Formats: sequence, structure tokens, C-alpha cells
Amino acid sequence: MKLIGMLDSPFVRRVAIAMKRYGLPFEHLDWSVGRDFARIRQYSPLGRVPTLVLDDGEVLTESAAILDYLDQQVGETRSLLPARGAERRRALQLIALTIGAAEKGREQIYESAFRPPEKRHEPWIERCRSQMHGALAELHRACAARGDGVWLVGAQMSHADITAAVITTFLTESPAVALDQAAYPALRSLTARCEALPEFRETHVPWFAPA
Ligand SMILES: N[C@@H](CCC(=O)N[C@@H](CS)C(=O)NCC(=O)O)C(=O)O
Repeated sequence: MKLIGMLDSPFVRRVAIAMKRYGLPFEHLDWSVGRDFARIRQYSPLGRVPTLVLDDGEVLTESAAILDYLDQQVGETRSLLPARGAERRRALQLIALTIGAAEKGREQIYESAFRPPEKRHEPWIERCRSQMHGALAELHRACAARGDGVWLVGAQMSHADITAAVITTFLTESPAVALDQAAYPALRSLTARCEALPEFRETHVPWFAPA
């Protein structure tokens, strides 16, 4: 399989971490959505990453859809998403909240990466910032309610924890957002615990401006 997209994207990174944890080998195509836009569009007409090219040439996009495929490949007992019921619902809700925060962070980044200064619209950036913080505050409360040293859902690390950690790191390291983790100590603690694990360390790369 080929995984397209740079690892400073938390959407790409959460897929790469899951593939490593599952022991699924892949070739990483470290293509930028700015510089390599045309190349990415040969696989994904939308021009988004992550894009996963399967061995038979089938192309999957959108991290949730890719992870759904990978989870099914490894089966219920190894899947990083609870199979059913309240735990699955809770994990999916937390992931949706976290992905939403990242997308609102991404909008702030793209405003400065892709728009000339005279075309930037501060009220829009402020709206995104406030939505991002609304979602992060909720995620922080979920971490705090579980307590230190406990995963977000169930007894094992899940996609909810992976997503929360990579997105917190992404929002902290991207200069246009520069999230202060001190505002969310329980989220900071979960992120630090995840980032110390081998799959997280192996996929942690320096921030790269997208334009
Ligand atoms: N919801 C999507 C978000 C993916 C996403 O926003 N990827 C960014 C890179 S961080 C991208 O491809 N941006 C290029 C664009 O949308 O033009 C997912 O989870 O895969």
C-alpha cells in the first residue's frame, strides 16, 4: 500500500500510526498539498491527503474511511475502534469533535498560507479559532473526566486517543495557531503519553508550511 501525504498533517499521521500499530507495511509518499498538488490529484481528484493506494490500485481518501478499511483488515479483536455499542459511539463522537478542531485549525493555517495579507478576513479567522477552542475544551473535559493515565474510551488506546494527541501536537506546532497546551492540562497529559510511544515518535516530523 502507498500512503500519500506529509506527516505534519495530523490526518495523515493518524493513519500512519494505526498502520504501524497494526503492522501493515506501506510505502510513504511524502507529498505536499502545496508543492505536489498536481501529483496528488492524479490519485485523488479532490487533492486531499491522506490518500491510500491499495495494492490492487483502489484509492481511498478521508482518514476515517481509510481507518475503517484498515480496522476491517485486522479484525475486531485488534481494531483500534470499539466494535459496537456505547464505547464505539463515544469514540466516534470524540474523534468527530477532534477532527473538527483540526479542520478549524487548518482553516486558520490556510488563511495565512494561501491568501495574500490584504485578502485575509479576521472575523472568519476568529470564528474558526473560537470553534476550535470550543471543541478542544470539550475534548479536554473528556480527558479530565477519565483521569490521568486512562485512555479516552475503554481499557485500550483507541483511534480517539491517537487522534486527540496528533491533533493537539499539530495545533501546537503550526505557527498560525500556536495552541498553548497549558490551557488544556488533561489533554496535554494524554498527548505527552501518546507522543512517547514508538509509533508516535517515528511519525513526528517538523512543521512544514503548506504553500
Ligand atoms: N477530514 C479530512 C481532512 C483532510 C485534510 O484536510 N487534509 C489536508 C492536509 S492537512 C489537505 O489535504 N489539504 C489540502 C486541501 O484541502 O486543499 C480527513 O480526515 O482526511
